[in-house]
Amino acid sequence: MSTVRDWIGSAHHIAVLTGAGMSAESGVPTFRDAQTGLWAQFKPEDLATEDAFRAHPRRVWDWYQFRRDMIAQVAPNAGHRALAAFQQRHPGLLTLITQNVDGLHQRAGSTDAIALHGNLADDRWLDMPRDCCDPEFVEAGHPPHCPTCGNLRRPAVVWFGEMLPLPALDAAQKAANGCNLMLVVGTSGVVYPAAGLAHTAHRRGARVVVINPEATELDVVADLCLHEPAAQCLPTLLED
Ligand code: BJW
Repeated sequence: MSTVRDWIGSAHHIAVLTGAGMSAESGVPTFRDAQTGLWAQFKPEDLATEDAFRAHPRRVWDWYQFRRDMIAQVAPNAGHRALAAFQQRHPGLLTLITQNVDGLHQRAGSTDAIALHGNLADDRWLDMPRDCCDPEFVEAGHPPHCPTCGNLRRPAVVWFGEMLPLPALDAAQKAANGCNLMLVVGTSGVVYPAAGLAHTAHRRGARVVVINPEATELDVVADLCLHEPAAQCLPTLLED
């Protein structure tokens, strides 16, 4: 811990890549946790695709609605708050890149978090919108849709097989290339291109620190692994 604090103290640019474990202590289940109740029979990987949405729009919409309702009831944890406070104390020193769609970094006060996989709070059209498709006038439903042509609203998140938003990916790659320290927090490191950012930082000579109670796919590029929960570890690591 003290070694990493020294690295933070002397870093000229820090990139932080977060994943679902960042929000675990807020009460948000991680992506690869077993699903509970109604959703136990489905694997998240089988719901978070365009094919799944086209085949079962109601099921996938309702899964997202369930998650939206759950996230509305939780709050950012001490780890989210420590990152936001550090950014405010040291403007420009830390770039926050998140795979999370829960908006908790933003709610903690991180104003410029790079959201690689979109945001659960937003919707967009499934198919290219026509003149009749007006988000102000959707017909309620599971999912809501255009009353004229039937185009469906879908969550504005990045599903498997979809491109990440290019401005976000560009900004994240720039941070990975330019940092000399990367903290990789609460991600299994199995999903690309996000996980590739840690490889990039490592290749470019940056120190990489993995913060995760479990082993991850990214431990191979880590200079140090802190096997601790994020909300416990980050406040100590980031205090002045
Ligand atoms: C704690 C903790 C505590 C618990 N504290 N830690 C290269 C190689 C192989 C495959 C590919 C590749 N490049 C691309 C692919 C394909 C694919 C992919 O990566 N597949 C892999 C699964 C093999 N990637 C894609 O499809 C991406 N798109 C793409 O590449 O497009 C290319 C393209 C080109 C041209 C045309 C079109 C396309 C898109 C990926 C999108 C991922 N989307 C999701 C869903 C978002 C919406 C939603 O939430 O529903 O994003 S999938 C899901 O995984 C979600 C997450 O952001 C992402 C990462 O998961 P994460 O955050 O790591 O969570 P978990 O659950 O896996 O891990 C949690 C961790 O927390 C664990 O390690 C715990 O131990 C830990 N933990 N408590 C700290 N308290």
